[in-house]
Amino acid sequence: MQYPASCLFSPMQKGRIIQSTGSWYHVDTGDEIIESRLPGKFRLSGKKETNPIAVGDFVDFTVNDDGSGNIQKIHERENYIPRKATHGKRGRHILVSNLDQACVVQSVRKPQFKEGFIDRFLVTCEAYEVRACIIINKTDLAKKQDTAVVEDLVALYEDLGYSIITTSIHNQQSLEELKELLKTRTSAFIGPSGVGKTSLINTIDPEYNFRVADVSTSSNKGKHTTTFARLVPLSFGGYLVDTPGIREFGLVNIEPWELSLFFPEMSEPREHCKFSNCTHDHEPGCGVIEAFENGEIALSRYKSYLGMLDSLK
Ligand SMILES: Nc1nc2c(ncn2[C@@H]2O[C@H](COP(=O)(O)OP(=O)(O)O)[C@@H](O)[C@H]2O)c(=O)[nH]1
Ligand SMILES: [Mg+2]
Ligand SMILES: [Zn+2]
Repeated sequence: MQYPASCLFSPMQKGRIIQSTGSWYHVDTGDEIIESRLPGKFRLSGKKETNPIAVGDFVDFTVNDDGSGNIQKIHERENYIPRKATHGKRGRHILVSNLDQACVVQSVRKPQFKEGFIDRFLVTCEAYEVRACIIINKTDLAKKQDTAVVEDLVALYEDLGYSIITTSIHNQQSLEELKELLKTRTSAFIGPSGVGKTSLINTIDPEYNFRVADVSTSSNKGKHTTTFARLVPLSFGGYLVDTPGIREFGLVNIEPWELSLFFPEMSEPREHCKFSNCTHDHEPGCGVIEAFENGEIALSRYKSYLGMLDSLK
């Protein structure tokens, strides 16, 4: 039997997945970017993921005669952000891995922010031990009645201990704050289409001019313009992963009884629950319900909690 020369002689190299477009993965070695493929054995290994490799993964690979790479090994992930697979597929989809922080991006208007989305994202970050931050973009579109709503939102999440900033691509000071948040770290932008994830990258780093939804076609719904995740170095230090827009953020591998563990404001009240397996939605003697009734837990957060609990049952 004849083996290709590459199998016998190509030494193993290390790199990081910076882009994945279906069958090809771009692996950055630090010196060059090698377009690589994944041998079938990884795809057929019966894993729970719909994508065996995620942007952010560190891999070992060999180089073929034609210069393309063959991924041989995926290094264990330090952390990752999963969400429930969509389009009726089973299992989970790994959005991105090996992060210092994940930022959920929302906009004041066009499309309007959804607390439910933010809270699902935050629960996932708590459960998977990834530092979370929140970016509310397009403050320039705020109408009079939005200002107080956004201020309340900022106060709510700050009180819970999360980093939250408001930005606009037309407000230089807010962009400086954003750069400060991203500097020297590896971060990811996660959110629905149209909130301005790619625009923010283009604006804070003059190196980039990625495609964004053009103004005339950007509806309240948001249009998919970024179709695959990509990891880019920032010229002011750090790395950032831009991800395609996601409509829903389904929770993965969280049991109903443990959901409240991922709501920081419920950690003290839940100690007063009469039942140890309390789910805090109907049980008598529930410390969380009591805290909610006393105004110690925000309505939007408790609503999010109940919505998530329902989806997990
Ligand atoms: N008014 C306003 N428009 C913005 C802002 N950021 C982005 N946009 C617009 O929103 C649309 C969607 O932006 P895009 O970056 O493609 O969103 P993405 O899907 O989250 O990557 C584009 O038309 C942008 O010009 C902002 O801060 N203010
Ligand atoms: Mg985009
Ligand atoms: Zn309870």
